[in-house]
Amino acid sequence: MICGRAMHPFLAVLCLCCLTASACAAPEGDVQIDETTTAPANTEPASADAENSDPGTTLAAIRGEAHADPTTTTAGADTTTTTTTTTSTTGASTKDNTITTTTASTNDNTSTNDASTTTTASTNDNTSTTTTTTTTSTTTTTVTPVEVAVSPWPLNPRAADDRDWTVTIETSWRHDTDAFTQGLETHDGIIYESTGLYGQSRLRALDGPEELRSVGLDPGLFGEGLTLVGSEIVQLSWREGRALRWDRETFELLGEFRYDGEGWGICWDHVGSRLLMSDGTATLTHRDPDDFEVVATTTVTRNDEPVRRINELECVDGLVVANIWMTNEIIVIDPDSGETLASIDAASLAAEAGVSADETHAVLNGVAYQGDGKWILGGKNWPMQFLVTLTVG
Ligand SMILES: [Ca+2]
Repeated sequence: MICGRAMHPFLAVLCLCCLTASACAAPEGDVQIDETTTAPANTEPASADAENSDPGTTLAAIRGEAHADPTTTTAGADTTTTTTTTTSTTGASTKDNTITTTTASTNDNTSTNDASTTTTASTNDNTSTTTTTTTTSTTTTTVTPVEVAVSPWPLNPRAADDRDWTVTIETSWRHDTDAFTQGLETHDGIIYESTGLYGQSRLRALDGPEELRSVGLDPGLFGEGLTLVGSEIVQLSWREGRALRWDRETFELLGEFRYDGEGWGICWDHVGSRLLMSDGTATLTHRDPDDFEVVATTTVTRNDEPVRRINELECVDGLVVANIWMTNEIIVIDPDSGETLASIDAASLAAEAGVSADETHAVLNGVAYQGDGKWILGGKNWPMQFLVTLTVG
C-alpha cells in the first residue's frame, strides 16, 4: 500500500494506523522486498600441507679437528621459506553460458619463486561457471641454531704443521693476591681453585672475582693440584701423600687417598677413565679413580728429551695440558706416548698482570678449560685471572 497526500481520508487513517501500530501488518505482497542473497564464500580455508613442507635444512657440522672436545658453540640460524598450495573450487549458477576456468598456482620450495598463472576461458551452452582457484600459503620456518663443537685447539695438535701457539686475552677479572694458586678447574661457570702454602692452603669456589665458598685445609697440608671427578673434587697435597676428596657442592670432606711421592698437578681424563698426576718431574702417573692405585706411568718428552717440572694439569679431549713450573710455557702432551705435541707461550699474561720476572713465586700456574675454545689461566698470587683463546704464532 502506498500512502500519499492524494489518498481518501479513510485510507489516510488506515495508513496512519499502519505507520504507528506494529501489529498492523502490511498485506502480503503489498511491499516488494527485493532480497539480494549473497552466497557465502565457498572457498576452503587455505592450509599448510605438511607433506609439502621441506625445511631444506642442512645442519653444517662445524667441528674442530679430529680430537675436538665436545664443547659447543652456535652456528648461524638457517631460514627456509616453504610455500604450499591449496586448491578450492567454487561452483555457482549464472545466467550466461560461459565456462571460465582459472588456475593460478605458485610453488616455491627453494625460496626461488616460480609462479605461473594459467587462465582458460571458453564459451558454450552450459549454464554454470566453475572457478578453480589455487591459493598460496607461505610458511617461513626459522631453524633453531644448532650447537656444534668448537675445538679447544687452534690446530689439531696431533697433525698441525705449526705447533707454536700463543694466547689472546678475551677478558680478565680480579684475583685474590693471597691465593697461591696450585690447582684450577672450572665447571658450569664456577672456578674451583686449590691454594698452597702451609697454614694458608684452601679449597675455593669462585664466580670470577667473587668467592662463593671456601674451606681451609689442615695447617699441616700444603695444597696442590685439584680436579673434578663427577660430584667430587680430588685435591692433592705437596709432600704429605694425602689426596683429599671433597663434595663438589658442599665442600664436605668425604675422605682421602694416600700415595707415595710428591703431588703437584692432577686431572681427570674422562676419555681414558683415569687420573693423571704430576710430581714435579717429567713423569705422568696414571691412577685408578676408585682407589688411586698406579696403573701406568709416562715420561713427558720433547725431541726425545724429558720435560721436567710438569706442574698444574688440565685434561682436555684425551690430551694433557700442563704449565711448566717457573716458566710462562704451557705444553700439550699425549698422555700415552708422553710426546709434547704443542707449546703455548703465555708470557703476555704475566706482563698484563704486572708480575715482574724476579718474583719467583708469582709464576704462571693454573690451567682450566672452560669450553667453546676458551681457557682460564692464572698464576700464584696474581692480581688477575684471564679468559683466553689459543692462536697460532
Ligand atoms: Ca687444571
